[in-house]
Amino acid sequence: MSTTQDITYIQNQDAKIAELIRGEEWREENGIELIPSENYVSQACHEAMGSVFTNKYSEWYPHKRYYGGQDFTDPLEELCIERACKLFNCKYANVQTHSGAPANIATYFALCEPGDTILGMDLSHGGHLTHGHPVTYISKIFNFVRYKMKDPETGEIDYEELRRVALETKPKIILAGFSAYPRELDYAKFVDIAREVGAITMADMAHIAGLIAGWAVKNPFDAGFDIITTTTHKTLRWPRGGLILVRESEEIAKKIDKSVFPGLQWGPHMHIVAAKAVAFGEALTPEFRTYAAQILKNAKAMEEVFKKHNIRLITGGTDNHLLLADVWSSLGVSGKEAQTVLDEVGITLNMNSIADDTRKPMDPSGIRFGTPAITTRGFMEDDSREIAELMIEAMKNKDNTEKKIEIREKVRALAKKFPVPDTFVRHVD
Ligand code: DSN
Repeated sequence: MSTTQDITYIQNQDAKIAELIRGEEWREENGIELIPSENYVSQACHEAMGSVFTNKYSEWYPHKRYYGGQDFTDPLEELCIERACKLFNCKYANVQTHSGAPANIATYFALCEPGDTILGMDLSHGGHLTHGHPVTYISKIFNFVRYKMKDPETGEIDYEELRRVALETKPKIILAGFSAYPRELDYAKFVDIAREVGAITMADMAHIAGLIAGWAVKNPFDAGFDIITTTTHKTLRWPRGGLILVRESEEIAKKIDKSVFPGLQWGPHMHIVAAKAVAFGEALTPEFRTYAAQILKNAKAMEEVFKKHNIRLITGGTDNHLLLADVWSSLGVSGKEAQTVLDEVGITLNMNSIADDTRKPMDPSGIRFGTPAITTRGFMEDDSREIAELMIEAMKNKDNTEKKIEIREKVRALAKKFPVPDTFVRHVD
């Protein structure tokens, strides 16, 4: 089980922390994880994260560092970049960003001046806070304008409106990407509009990067996108981190490198770069493509069950790893109530606002859930259908303690049947 780590030294030195680690291991092993942005890393990845590279400062880039002692960090970062480029079919990669938000922010600063316009997807229609929500500091620096879905029942983006707003506001960047949108985007349409208005195209693929790497969904680079940013720990099943990829422009790549360091983020975390390199190696294997395809099949199986029970799904279903259900209008259960009752039975997911939600963000109408983590554990379609049935049964019985105990036992049995694996591939290269 990859959730059980050797923590002998922590146990001998700091019993309180050891106890918390064992607690989290127990939770991960015995519960069912449906948060679509979470996953399990392999033991090889854990070992890299816990390696001596954590001791090293490696500011700047390979062969032009400020500090000495870079004999092993330089080839490490070069290998990591080479694997990232191979995986996403592009020329340049910056593997140093600590997560998705710094990856996005570094990209904005690389390509825009204060006051420049960036056109991104509205948060309530599936976009992300770092796409310029008014609560963020970057929204005070750049002028973010938004596009939405034409119809939340189908999920189709309003490309005509996107084009109209782009012509009117002349954005420097047109940003595609989301954290709560279950459909494929028409990347070619984004590229056409961007070329018409002279904008750079950027895809924040944090949620679906693993599906792109595993050939299960379209790669925005194939349609001519300039930049992809992503986190590395969602469908990708890698350590927590960020990644910026550039399809072919050396000029853009140089600006991004300069923006990450020295512009925004200083010392890179080389133990995480090591873990990214290990994980990129895993994702380059045929096993990873099988995994990515199964994520989609499992999500479709869950869609089927929710539809059978007449539960409203935003966009009508899913083409990727996640689903967004309006549990308030369908079951009279708020998103927060659903999250709480599902936590009680051992199923973890998150409450989520839905398009044009009438409820408040801290207790919205929806729940968001997905299949990357259960697929890592080996769930197939029947198992996914079973967990979907248990979710619905729990929400319908939110005040019935006996029923909830019964469901929790079934969830535990499923978790026991599918232990978190140690490794996903035999070897890489
Ligand atoms: N927290 C991530 C997610 O769950 O989608 C995005 O930042």
